[in-house]
This record gives sequence, structure tokens and C-alpha cells, in this order.
Amino acid sequence: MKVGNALFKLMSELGIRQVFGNPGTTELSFLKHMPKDFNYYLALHDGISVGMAEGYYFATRKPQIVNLHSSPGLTNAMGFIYEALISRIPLIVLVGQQYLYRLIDEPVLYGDFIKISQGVVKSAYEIRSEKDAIKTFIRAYKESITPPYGPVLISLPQDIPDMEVSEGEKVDIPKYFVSGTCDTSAIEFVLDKVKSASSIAIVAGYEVSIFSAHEELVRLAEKLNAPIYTEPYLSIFPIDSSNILFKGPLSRYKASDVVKELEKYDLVLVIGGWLNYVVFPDVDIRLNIVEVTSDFKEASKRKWDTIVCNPKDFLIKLYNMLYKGLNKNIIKRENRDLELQGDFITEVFKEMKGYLDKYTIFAEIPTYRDTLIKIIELKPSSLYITRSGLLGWALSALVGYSINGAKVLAIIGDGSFNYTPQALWSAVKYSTRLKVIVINNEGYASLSRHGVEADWLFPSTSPWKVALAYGFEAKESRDIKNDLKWLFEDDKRKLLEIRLARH
Ligand SMILES: Cc1ncc(C[n+]2csc(CCOP(=O)(O)OP(=O)(O)O)c2C)c(N)n1
Repeated sequence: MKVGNALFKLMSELGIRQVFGNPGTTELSFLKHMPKDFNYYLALHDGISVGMAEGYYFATRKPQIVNLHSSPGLTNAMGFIYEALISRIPLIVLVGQQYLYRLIDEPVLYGDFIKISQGVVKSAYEIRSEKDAIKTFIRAYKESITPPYGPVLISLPQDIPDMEVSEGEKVDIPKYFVSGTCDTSAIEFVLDKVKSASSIAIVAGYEVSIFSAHEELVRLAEKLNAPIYTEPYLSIFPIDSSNILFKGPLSRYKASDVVKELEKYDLVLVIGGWLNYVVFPDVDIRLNIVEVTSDFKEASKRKWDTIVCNPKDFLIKLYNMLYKGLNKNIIKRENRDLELQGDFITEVFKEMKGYLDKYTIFAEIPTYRDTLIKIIELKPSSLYITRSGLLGWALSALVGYSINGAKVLAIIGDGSFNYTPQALWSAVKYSTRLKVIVINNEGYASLSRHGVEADWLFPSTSPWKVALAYGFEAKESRDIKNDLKWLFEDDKRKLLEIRLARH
């Protein structure tokens, strides 16, 4: 058996039946071994293929394979691989490399991928012998799914897939258990803190969704009568937003705003999220905090009390201990402040509300995202946002997510749209069901608020015309009510551009 066949056989046994990518000469020797029951999802930009794989991961919660074209493909896709590192998305990034026996000559396309990818992957390996191919793949796979999840790179020289390998004939898939259960002593430590606290807040992060812990989180919050905030750089919406305990997102801008909001409480439980991940870290956050996460990298950065274990296990165990011991309402319920000004964007989101049931949303609207979260009704894991701050991610991930058959909607700014419009081509090619709403405020409104006046902060474009070129039905809105009806009335791929006055 050839290495190429063996690798696909291995993927197949691991339940992986698709590859995302944009190919070049150095990948063809591998791709020609792809079995008929695999799908290759082509993106018209290397980064978009990684973004699509990330979206598909969120839809399936299974690690994904991306195949990139040597130095140009890898370097072109770096921002999206970085997103996987920050979003803790398990990916195997297979990069085609020049011939093994020619590496020393450094021909065109060659690159030191281990060096190049440093800082955007968990680890990187180059296969230097046909005997190492299977071993390397299994190692990369295991690393990608060990918390914190993330991308692992494999450099695959183009002569390797055609080499014979005997181990490949019978690939034994090792069982791999990673438990991360929480010690009783850690739970008791928190229990003591909870008992002596008179007011407790919970900050919910992306891991609540990754570990499907939303029910456990809400049950605990209700038991403690603790308000729930979402982490500052919210990337996956963790709960049901109609819950009376939901207080809204913490500010992703200033650490001092986070402190202002949370200092009212004498204990803050951060569950599966990053409290210190803000755009302007203007102050040190010094509060009585206990953070619970499966992510030792995040935990080790923080000065406050941290517990590294599975947040779902933590929530179950703490609840069970509370159930036995403490049973009092600690604070009075607070209602969410839903006072919203009646500006145009608010009206647009309110109008949209009625259509969003069953849609998973990918949002990239820097100026309006908090308003969106306040207005629309969200369920656990019904909203995804870039965690690294990479614009162009939402459209790419949206398309990847939609390949799994779900109904999806992107709500993106005109600036964000222009990073990855080619993603729309893949949606048409693979006949997925998706909708796009572009909020066009004629430029980078979120940047123009910081005291710099320059015309380069206002690039003005017409995304709907670009969408038409990629085979979408698209138009610019003249009448919000009727145009939203047009957008959602069927399953067709449609884009609606809503133009706002410049901010
Ligand atoms: C890849 C990348 N390049 C640049 C930026 C910096 N940036 C942050 S917000 C923004 C403007 C986005 O424009 P738009 O989507 O229209 O949203 P608005 O700011 O108008 O709300 C830019 C360029 C970024 N986050 N990511």
C-alpha cells in the first residue's frame, strides 16, 4: 500500500471524510489517492479553506483536515490558522512540500514550514521517511484534540505519498481518552468561597459550548441566583439569551470596564472563558476570581485562582455539593437592562428577529455586535464570532458550517465582507443554504471612532454587486421590511445589503 492510500484509510477510520483546501503541484501526489467516498471542498483562497474547515468543525465538533499548497498556500492562510490556535479548533494542516531528496536545494515552493508556522500552530512536523507518515499523522491528530485543542501542521514532501508502506495495510487506531475530571479538593475550595460570598457573578466562555455545558451552567446560576455575563471576546454564544439571569456581554474593549461591571460582586466564577482578553488592557483585573477551564495555557497566565479541569464536570460537581450543603438564594434576581435607543440599526435587528429561529449566525459587525446580542434571541451555540479578531473569518466559517446542511446567516460589515468574498463561490459550488446580510456603513466605523481622521478609514464598496458575480441573488435594500421578507422567504442563497449613513 502507498502512503497516500494509507493516510486516507487512516482518516477514514477516524471518521474524517473530507478535505478542505486549495491545491498546487506539491499536493497532487497526495490528493490523487483520495477515495471516492471523500469530499474535497475547494476554496478560492487558501485562508478561506482553513476558515471553512473551522466552520465545519463547529457544525460537527470533529477535527478537520486542511490541505495547503507549500510556502505560498501556508503563508497565505496564516491568519486563519492563527484563528484556529486562538479559538482552540482541532485541525490537521497538511502542507505539500518539495521532494524529500531535493529539500537541500531549496527549490521554488520549498519552505521551512516548521519555522514559518511557529506561533500559529500547537506543533509542527515534517515527514522525513515513509515509515513516519502514519505515526506522524496519529501524533498530530492526538495533539489537536488534547485540550487546549488547536491546529497541528504536517509537512508532506510530494514523493512520500507514492512510497510503499507496509504498516499502512493494517492501520490500528489507538483509543485515546482525555478526561480532565475535577478533583474534589478543587470543588471544596470553590464551595467554601461560594458559601462566604454574598454576591456572585458567573462569566461564561466558549468552553461552555465546546463541552455542551450550558444546561449545567444555567442550573448552577439559578441555584446561586447569580447573573451570567458572557466573556469579553465572545466567540460562541453559550446560553439561552432569554434567561432572566443573562446580563449581556462584558466589554471587549477596556479591562477597566470589565472591572467596573464585576466589582459589584464579591466572587466571580469564570467558566470556560478568558476574562483578560480585551482590546485595551488598561488595568490589571484584581477581583476575587476563580477561573475554571480545561486550558492550562490560559490558566497559567492568570494571577487569580484557577482550576484546570473540564468545566462541565466542575459545574456538575459543584452543583451536587451545593445541593447537599447550601440552599439559599444568595442575591436578588436582577433584570437585564433592555433599554435600547430606537436608532436605525436597532430597528433593523428588531425586524430581523422574527426570521432567525433555526438560523445559526456568524457575525462580523464590530460596531453593532453588542446591539445585535441585546436584541435578537440566541440559543446556546447559535452565534459564532472570530476569537482572534481576524476579519474575513465569518464568511469563510459560515460557508464551511453550511456544508453540514444547517441554515446559516452571516451578518457582516462592508469592511469585513471585502476580506473573503470568494467564500460565496464555494457556497454556490457546494449548493449550501445560506443568507448574508451586509451592514454597509461605508468603511471602518469601529476604527474611525478613535480620533484619527483620514479618508483611508472609509473605503466605500458595493458588496451586493460582488455577490451577484459569484452567483448569489443579491440586492441593496430600499425597504427593510419587504427586503427581509425577500431574503428569508425561501432557501435560496441570497445577500441583502443594508446601507447606513456613515458614522
Ligand atoms: C485581518 C484584519 N485586518 C484588519 C483588522 C482591523 N480592523 C478591525 S475593525 C476593522 C473595520 C471593519 O469594518 P466593517 O466590517 O465595515 O465594520 P465597522 O468597523 O464599520 O463596524 C478593521 C479593518 C482586523 N481586525 N482583521
